[in-house]
Parts: sequence; structure tokens; C-alpha cells
Amino acid sequence: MIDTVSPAVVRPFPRLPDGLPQPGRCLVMGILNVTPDSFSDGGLYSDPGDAVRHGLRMAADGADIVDVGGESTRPGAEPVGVTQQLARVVPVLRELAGAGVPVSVDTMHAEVAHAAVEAGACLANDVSGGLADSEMAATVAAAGVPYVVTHWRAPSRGMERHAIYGDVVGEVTAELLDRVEVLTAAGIDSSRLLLDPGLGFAKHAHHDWQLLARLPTVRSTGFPVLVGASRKRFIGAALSGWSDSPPAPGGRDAATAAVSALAAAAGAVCVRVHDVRSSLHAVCMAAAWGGAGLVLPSSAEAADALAR
Ligand code: PMM
Repeated sequence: MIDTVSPAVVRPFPRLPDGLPQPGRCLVMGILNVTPDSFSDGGLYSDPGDAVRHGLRMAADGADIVDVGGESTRPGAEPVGVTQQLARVVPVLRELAGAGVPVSVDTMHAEVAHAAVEAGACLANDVSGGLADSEMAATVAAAGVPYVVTHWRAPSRGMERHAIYGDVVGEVTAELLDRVEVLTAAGIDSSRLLLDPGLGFAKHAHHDWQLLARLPTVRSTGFPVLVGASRKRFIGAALSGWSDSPPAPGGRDAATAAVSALAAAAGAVCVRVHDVRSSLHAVCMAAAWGGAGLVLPSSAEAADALAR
């Protein structure tokens, strides 16, 4: 006999913007960087065939959506032109979407977002929140897809100079709401917006940790919140206090999964991660813990899953 929790005793998970998967728990977005220079997986999936295989693998691991990007946004990264980004992401998006995998595009360029939606992307993920390209708002409004608005102050090359805050949580939240005003005035339906505090974008490690610790303040805006913590420097910084040899980015997945569980329990509706399986398990634990509501499989499905 398998125990289930009565749906009556848990808060329902909020409905996500139309067009997104609705698994009834925090979504797991798998990262697919078709770039030579991303901080953790740069160069691994530059070949379109390798990129598609990795996207399919993440889907098989349980990714709710695969986020395809063609430009690194690591501190100091060089910008990548539209033509090159299109060549990197469109074939991969088209093939994954054709295979039935929900895909999003990670781009600051309106032209890339437009082509990505044509190729099957169901969400535009813009780390600049529309600041890098003045055409982005109108493009997303016309495409009618959900849009991730990330907190951003400056391009990667000079962003560290902008990591100056009095009250980082208050300022990031206010700056995100300023963007919401501009974006909705340009025609994007507010029900399509997700907010992202932009961990690592013009922020030092202590800023990132304050934003995570006070995630409910960002949530209090009423918008769904996405968290992109995976393998980032602030995770390495937290580990370095406890070890003589803190792990390089590729060794930070267990710590990332812990952050995914905590973010989900604090109400994040999506975590963007490199290692899908560990974060999927983490957000399922957060759901089971009760922090974000719970949708358990029926007893028959659960019995079947346990038998496997
Ligand atoms: N971080 C990176 C890239 N895209 N998108 C969102 N919405 N939020 C993030 O924090 C974010 C992002 C950093 O580069 P990576 O792809 O190597 O993690």
C-alpha cells in the first residue's frame, strides 16, 4: 500500500503562463549552450549533432524544457552576432522541437528570438530583460510566447563594474518591476512574464546569496520567478569556505541541486540547470516536503514507478 498525501492538505502549485509545461511542481529547464566559451559547458556542444543528442538526453532525464543559447554571457564574454547565433541555435531548436521536446531560446537579440519561435521555441529567455535590444519587447509581444525577464545592468564585458548596491534585493526587485512596466507598455501581456533575479549578472557572490535568501521578496511582485543558479561562482564561493579544494564548475551539481530544492521550496516556479536529473529529484523533494504544493501520481502509477 502506497501512501499518498491528500490534495486537500497542500497548496496547489500556481498555473504557469500558457504554452509552458504544467507538471504541478517547479519546472526544470535544462541548459544547452551551443557555444565555444560558456563558463561550464563551453565547447562541449558546438557541433549541432552533439547539441541535439545532449538536448534529447536532458529530456530523457526529465527536463521539462531545454533552453538553447548561442552566446555566452559569462563575465567578460565577447558578444556574438545575430547571424552566428542564428546558425548555432535554429537547427538545434528545430530538431528538438520536431522530436517533441519543449524548447526555449536564450538570447538578447529580437531577431534570434523571432527565428527561434518560428523554429518551435515556446519561451524566450532574455538575460537582459529587453534592455540589450529595443526590438525585443515588440517581437515577444507579437510572438505571444512567455518571456523571462532577467535582472541585468550591463553587457558581460563590463558588468562587474555595475555590481554596486545598497539594498540588492530591493533594487533588483524595483528594477525588474521597471522592466515589467516598459515591457507591458510595449504590448507583452503581463500573464506571459516570468521574473529572474539574474544571479551573477552584475552581482558578487554575497549579492546572489542575499537574493536567494530573500526570494520571497521577488515573489511578492506576484510574478512567477525563475532561478538560474547552476554551477555559478557564488556556489563555488560558498563551498570554498568548507574545503581546501573547492570544485570547479562541473563538480558543483550536488550543491546546485541543493539550491534547486531550496529555491523550489521558496516558491520558484523554474530552475535552470546543467544537470537535470539531480535538480529534478531536488525539486520533487521540495514538492513532497510541502513547500510548493504537491501533485503525487495516482497509487497505480506510483506502484508502477516503484516496481521499476
Ligand atoms: N544564466 C546564464 C545564461 N542564461 N538565463 C536565465 N534566465 N537566468 C540565468 O541566470 C542565466 C540565463 C549564464 O550562463 P550559463 O548558460 O552558462 O549558465
